[in-house]
Amino acid sequence: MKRRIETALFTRRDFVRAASAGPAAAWLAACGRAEDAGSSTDAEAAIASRGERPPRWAKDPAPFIQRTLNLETRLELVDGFITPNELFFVRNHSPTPAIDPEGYSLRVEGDGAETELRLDLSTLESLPQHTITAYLECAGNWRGLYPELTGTRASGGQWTTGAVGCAEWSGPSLATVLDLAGVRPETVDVNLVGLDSTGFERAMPLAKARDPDTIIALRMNGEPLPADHGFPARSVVPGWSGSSSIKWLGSIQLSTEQVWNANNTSSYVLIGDEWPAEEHAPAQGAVITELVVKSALALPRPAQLAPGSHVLHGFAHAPAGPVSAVEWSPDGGTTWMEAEIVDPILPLAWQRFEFEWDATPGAHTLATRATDAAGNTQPDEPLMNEKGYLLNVPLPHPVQVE
Ligand SMILES: Nc1nc2c(c(=O)[nH]1)N[C@H]1C(S)=C(S)[C@@H](COP(=O)(O)O)O[C@H]1N2
Ligand SMILES: [Mo]
Repeated sequence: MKRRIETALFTRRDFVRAASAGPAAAWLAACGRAEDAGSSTDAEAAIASRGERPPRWAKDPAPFIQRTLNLETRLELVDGFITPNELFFVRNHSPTPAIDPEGYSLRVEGDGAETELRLDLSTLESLPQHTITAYLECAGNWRGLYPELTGTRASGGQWTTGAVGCAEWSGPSLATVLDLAGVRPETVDVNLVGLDSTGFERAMPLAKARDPDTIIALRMNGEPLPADHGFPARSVVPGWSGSSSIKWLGSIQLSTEQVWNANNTSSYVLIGDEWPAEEHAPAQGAVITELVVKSALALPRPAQLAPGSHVLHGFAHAPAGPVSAVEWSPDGGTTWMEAEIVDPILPLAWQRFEFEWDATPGAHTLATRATDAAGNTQPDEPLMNEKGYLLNVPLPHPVQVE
């Protein structure tokens, strides 16, 4: 009997059903299959009618836009610089596993390791702790706006603007743990593997793994990592696609060869005419590492406002941050004005910006555009790719004033 699909919300009846049908079957039965449906399935309705929540998240899903396996943050609920844990988006490829901290250990292994290690939680806690304030964004954030902005639909979760958040993370640097095992000079890649049922994994080159800001986070915003965000330990790889930040970290594999798996050959890969597969084999296109500069308003989509003056805010982020300028447009991108970037301005974090808008009755389209210190800005033309990653044109935001 597998424990990993049992969450705090899993009832005994569900658990018995899961145990008899197998975890994957029970999961599908409980949750339905339509990845992007966003609406309740019969199974979900049945669970709801028993006064229970679907057993997919440990956190309260109420404030989120629910997307089958995922919870999307409503940016308008995020007022401060930090996304509170309760509001932080969840991107799960399988249910949140219930991990017993007593039995937990993190393995360091692979042909690039001098010695194999198993580190328990108290050992990880006893190592020097490094704290970063970093934003985390899914490479597919904004994908649901792809049809509106490009005229084509892209496959994958149809997020709007809420697959991003910013938190204070602390834990040992990954480099500290690598050095405990000893890194053989031939090591090329470090692959990180999760303890969830899909064993979600992602590799990075040794240099990125050795960056002191690449950490094994044990805490998020001053609390132990919440279950949905990877308790008891996850990687945080600032500036890189959220898929590199492996939750429920179970294994660190040092490899003397480049590591290829689904998450850098077909997923998190830019697929399209501009990236011929032959040139990128075994990947089907260009492998995504760093994110791109973006900004979004913290308003519902579409927004409704009363006529008069409003101080609007939003969040801007760049992978090699911070963002140094944010402009806003009252007319869908025809004219631009400078928005104010509000302190604190931290290199790995997102930046909160605000501006005052005098709203007149009628239908309006606002837009924002961020630029980082190196001059990278949001482009006018979208980066067309099959899976709709890294969309970052200045986002038109419909606002009805009445
Ligand atoms: N083990 C594991 N780690 C994972 C995932 C997962 O499904 N399993 N999803 C990844 C993806 S695609 C993203 S965007 C981030 C989301 O982190 P969050 O759920 O804490 O917001 O976790 C990453 N780490
Ligand atoms: Mo993601």
